Amino acid sequence: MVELDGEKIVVTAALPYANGEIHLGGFASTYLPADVFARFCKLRGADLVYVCATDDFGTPIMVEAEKEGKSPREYVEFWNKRDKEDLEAFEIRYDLFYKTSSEENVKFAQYFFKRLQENGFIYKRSVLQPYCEKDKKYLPDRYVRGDCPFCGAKDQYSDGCERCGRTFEPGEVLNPHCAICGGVPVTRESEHYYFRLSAFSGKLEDWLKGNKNLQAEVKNYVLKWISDGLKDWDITRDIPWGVPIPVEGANASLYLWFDNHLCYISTALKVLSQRSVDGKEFWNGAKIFHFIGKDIVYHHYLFLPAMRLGVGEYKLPDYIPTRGHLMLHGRKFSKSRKWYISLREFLESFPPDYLRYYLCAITPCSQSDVNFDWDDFQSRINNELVATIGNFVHRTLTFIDSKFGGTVPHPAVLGPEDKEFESSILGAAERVGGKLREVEIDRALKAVLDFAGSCNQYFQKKKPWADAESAKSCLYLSVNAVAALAILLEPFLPNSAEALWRQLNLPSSVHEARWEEASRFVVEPGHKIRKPEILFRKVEDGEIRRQKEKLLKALPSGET
Ligand code: B3M
Ligand code: ZN
Repeated sequence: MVELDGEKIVVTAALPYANGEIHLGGFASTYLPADVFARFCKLRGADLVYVCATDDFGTPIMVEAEKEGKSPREYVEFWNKRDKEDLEAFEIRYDLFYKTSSEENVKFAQYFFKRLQENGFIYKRSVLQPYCEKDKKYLPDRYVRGDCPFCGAKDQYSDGCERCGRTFEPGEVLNPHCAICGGVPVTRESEHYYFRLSAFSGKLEDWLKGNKNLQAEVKNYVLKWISDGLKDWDITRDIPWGVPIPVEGANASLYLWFDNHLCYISTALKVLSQRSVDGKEFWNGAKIFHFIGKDIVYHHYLFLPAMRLGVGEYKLPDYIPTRGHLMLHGRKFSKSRKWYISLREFLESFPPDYLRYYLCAITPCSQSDVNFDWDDFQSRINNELVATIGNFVHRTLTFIDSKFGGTVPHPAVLGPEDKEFESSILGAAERVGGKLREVEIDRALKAVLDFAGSCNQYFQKKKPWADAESAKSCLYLSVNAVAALAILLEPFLPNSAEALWRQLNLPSSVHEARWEEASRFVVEPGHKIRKPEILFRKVEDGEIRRQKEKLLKALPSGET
């Protein structure tokens, strides 16, 4: 496998809104795949910048902060800290987990605005906006509530209905009223800035068609949007909580979708300046990966590249790995209806690696939706993680411990089965790495599992308990297969891989290992391992029953 020695890579994960817990769906579609991939790049020796941030601005956040009697800044600080903790509990650690409201990002977004304006891609237009005369405020987006024009649900935000799930334009909501005072808004004129997205149709089309790394299924419908005609984009919001529009006399803010994706760049630049590296040069010489969920395709395949094209200083993404929604037992997650599992709740019952394992295993490299199912979770953990991977590791290490006093034996002459096993270990890093390079995380994990399965078969066939002489080669090869598994599992299960590395008594940490060492027989004859311990425990029926009972309580009566 070609190593990445020093190759520059930027990995970003879509920014969570700073107004609530990180959703398990976002975890599955975005944070986890990005983390697996970033870890893999690091093991392969890449010069990696790995960043994320909270998405701090906008009306929903202002509305929520107001409800809690906090300033927007206090409010987002809370969620920024909380999100970071939740992600870290699952071993997701960025070079920097920053925020769109950072001084750096505000300045960077203003710089982009000015450059786009100079280049003729921003113009002014007067628009009609709902305005509350009592509160003396324009009422953008979520400041207006009303009844859903489709299903009639009462008291919905003006941009979409939580009951029927449809989205609509602010003007379409029925019986509109001000979310703050309940009064009826009037309509007023306001000067807004528009980004000339339509001017980029041709260039976006060329970029999409020319970039072979983008998922074809996504590309096709984005191309369809382009051929249907792109509309210019209102980038002004009449609220104080946002990036101030850098124009004399303007007292409105930039729309949060103008500045949030720029935070990928501004945060990477900050990390790089801390490393004393020229950030722009690095960015433009790097491979750029933006991990997202499929609900923000429009923004990442159109707004983001168009803005970069309009400024012409920072290169466009090479990959935008885009994954589907996560369902829970076939239904949409809903916090309000308690059809929901939070990251914290999960940790009360299971180790973080169990969630990482399960979600990596079921989430394909496509936008297909994925189903979280407690029975499936149990069977995957028990049959794959415990009975296949854990079993091989444990029988190898306990055998060395009990029959060889913990010392790795010198191999005897290798027979044909040993040789076949040896070459399977030699090829493992490439078999798994080939998939990871393409961000095919579920397939890569399957390749690890298949490898562990073949290790078990080898061990079973060799029956080291029956023949002391051939046991030596068998255990020497097997313990090296265990070391290989530790490295191959690191991106997926960082805690378990490290625990395994310690049991093997290998130096430093598995996080510092090199991917290619998985195929290098790093455990030498005569090496002493530590006392083996069970790595993965089974998930019991009772635990699954309890989880399902919790969910059943949330179902409307009569449904199962
Ligand atoms: N905060 C939307 C979302 O969480 C938005 C992503 C921003 S990525 C630049 O789905
Ligand atoms: Zn009002």
